[in-house]
Amino acid sequence: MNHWSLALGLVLGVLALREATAHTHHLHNAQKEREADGTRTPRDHGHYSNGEHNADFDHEAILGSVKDAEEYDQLPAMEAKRRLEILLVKMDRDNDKHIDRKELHSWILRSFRMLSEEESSERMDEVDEDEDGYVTWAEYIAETYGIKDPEDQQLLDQEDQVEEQRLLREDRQLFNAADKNIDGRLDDMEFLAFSHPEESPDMLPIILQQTLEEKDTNSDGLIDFQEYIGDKGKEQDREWLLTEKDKFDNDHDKDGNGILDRNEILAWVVPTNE
Ligand SMILES: [Ca+2]
Ligand SMILES: [Ca+2]
Ligand SMILES: [Ca+2]
Ligand SMILES: [Ca+2]
Repeated sequence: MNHWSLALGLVLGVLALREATAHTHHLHNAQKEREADGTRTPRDHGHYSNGEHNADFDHEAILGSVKDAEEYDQLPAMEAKRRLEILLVKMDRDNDKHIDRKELHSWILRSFRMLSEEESSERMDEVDEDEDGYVTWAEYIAETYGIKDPEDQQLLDQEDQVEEQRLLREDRQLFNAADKNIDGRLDDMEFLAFSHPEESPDMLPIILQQTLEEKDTNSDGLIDFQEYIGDKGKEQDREWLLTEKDKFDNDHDKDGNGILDRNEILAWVVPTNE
């Protein structure tokens, strides 16, 4: 396989993988970019905008850095090609001059991790107001919610702020779970777990708990199809319902018993955890 077709295969692979991992970064992320269906998507935003393919996303997925991807786009063609070849050699772990699916998959996961770290550290710079290298809860809510006085959280106690209150409550749970040494502030590693809980195994219990609080209306610790689609199911047409049912049955309900248990729920909201 020559380099050109390798590179092409790589990009196609990224696109295919993107489909497979599209859900990975949706839920429970402190990025505050909620979609209509209640999920959050920091990463695959803008991959296709208005039906047009956004190549930046692919470059980020390969390079693992928004900054590097921007720099890459400025390079002369020859230099871009040279750097891509260096990357391909790195990806080719068993050195057979061929990038197989497994190698590509682990490379992209590595890139996503690096992108999360980059995002997290940029976000930390914004939030860490006094620049002491730690994020306190007060700093976080001041920057994110505009709440200047932590004692004054009743500011959010108005009825039109139900969604904000829920986000604030979830953030507080995540903050406490991420604060490993319980000193009331997050260092850079703790902040990474807080801002990207889906990538941190220790955070999975809290993600599960929050998913159940949101979806498990009969509180049996399981999610059935009605709970899975939630209230929004009422406004949708039959075709939408069939698509969701198909996803539920074939993607999420692995043992086919018609209901999602703990492991099936986690595999759904954090697919890379499978
Ligand atoms: Ca600070
Ligand atoms: Ca801490
Ligand atoms: Ca239930
Ligand atoms: Ca099941």
